[in-house]
Amino acid sequence: MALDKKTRTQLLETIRRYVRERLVPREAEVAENDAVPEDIITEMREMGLFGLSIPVAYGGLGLSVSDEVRVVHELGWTSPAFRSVFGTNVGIGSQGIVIDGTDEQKTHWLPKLASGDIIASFALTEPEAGSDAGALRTSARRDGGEYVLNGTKRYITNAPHAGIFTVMARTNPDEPGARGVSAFIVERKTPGLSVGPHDKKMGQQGAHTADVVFDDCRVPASNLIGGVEGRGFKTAMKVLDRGRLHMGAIATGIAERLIEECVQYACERQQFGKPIGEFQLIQAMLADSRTEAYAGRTMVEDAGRRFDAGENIVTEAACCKLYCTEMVGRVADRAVQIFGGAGYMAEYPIERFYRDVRLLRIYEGTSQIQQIVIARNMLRAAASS
Ligand code: COS
Repeated sequence: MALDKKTRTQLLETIRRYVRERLVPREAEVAENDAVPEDIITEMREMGLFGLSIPVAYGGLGLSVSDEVRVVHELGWTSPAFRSVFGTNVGIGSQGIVIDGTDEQKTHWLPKLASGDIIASFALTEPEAGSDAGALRTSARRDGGEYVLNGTKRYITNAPHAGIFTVMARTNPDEPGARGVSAFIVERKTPGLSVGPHDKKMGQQGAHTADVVFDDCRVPASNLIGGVEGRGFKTAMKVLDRGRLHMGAIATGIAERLIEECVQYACERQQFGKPIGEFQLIQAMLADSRTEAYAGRTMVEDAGRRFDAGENIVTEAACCKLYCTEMVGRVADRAVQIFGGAGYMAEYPIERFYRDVRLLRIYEGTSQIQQIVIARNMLRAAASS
């Protein structure tokens, strides 16, 4: 549902204020403790952030993709660990059910995800299947009214906090590729499911990932997403298309934050008797960052509008993910350069963002996977014209 202009402005202003007044002051604490404080999580629930993308009929805010990317852009202005608290409920954890779930699955799970009562994780990646997601090995063997899952999922965001997992597993052992894969909703408490200790990472402290292991884990057949076998890979790809726009919006939000930090520093920091912002080599870096952030934001908003208009945006989503996440990497690198020695020190937020944004070029499909998706679609379009 697209918001009217007034409601959208109010929502964006509320979020902008919340980010600046409540989240930014607690960034260092989150990084230090490797945890988002409970009072913040409660506030996020109360604000409805867990249900941004879940339809109103199931208790969410039901934002259109155009509105979602604007909201996410605002949320990008602070440590990505904050977004991660509800990010999987808004994105990859819930969207499989929203897009392809049966009515019963939607009615049962979406209100709990929208309220933040439970966290949903997306379990696709495996030790031997990262970029080549269609080669996943986790198996789901039908046994009467159940499926028996066996296998290991790796680097699963929010796994330590998840109440349910959207799990991609192979139901057809004779089909080694994407067509043999189905998607399931698996409850955390199911016997045979265990979650490993949370991984130690380069950045994004406060956002947690872990292995999820299935050992003869019995799942009711009614938890097969959409009730049809063999559609799980496509469900995952559709979820990731939307997720890639969301990632692009996060990247542009972080870029804006870094640019603001840089401008402020360039005005205050004096060298050779004047603020460093008066030097043209610093100005060039500021101008390049502003130009690229503007380009990124514009493309994400354009792709969001096209999505809402029902266009196929597979290529555009990949373009947004590729450009915006690479772009914020360059912006963060320039920020370290503008800050100089201070950019390398933990006392300032720049080095933390520099580490945090490195992940954006990897998860939800590496830059190289986005390039493959874009080029393949270009060549297919040419061949069919
Ligand atoms: N939407 C709907 N269907 C899609 C799709 C999309 N975006 N992308 C692919 N499909 C369909 C294809 O049309 C094909 O269907 P048919 O079998 O009916 O022809 C099927 O899915 C298989 O597609 P394809 O042949 O392109 O699969 P590949 O194994 O070649 O893999 C890539 C495609 C590399 C693009 C995919 O594996 C991928 O995105 N990998 C990255 C995974 C990822 O992002 N991991 C991050 C982990 S989640 S944080």
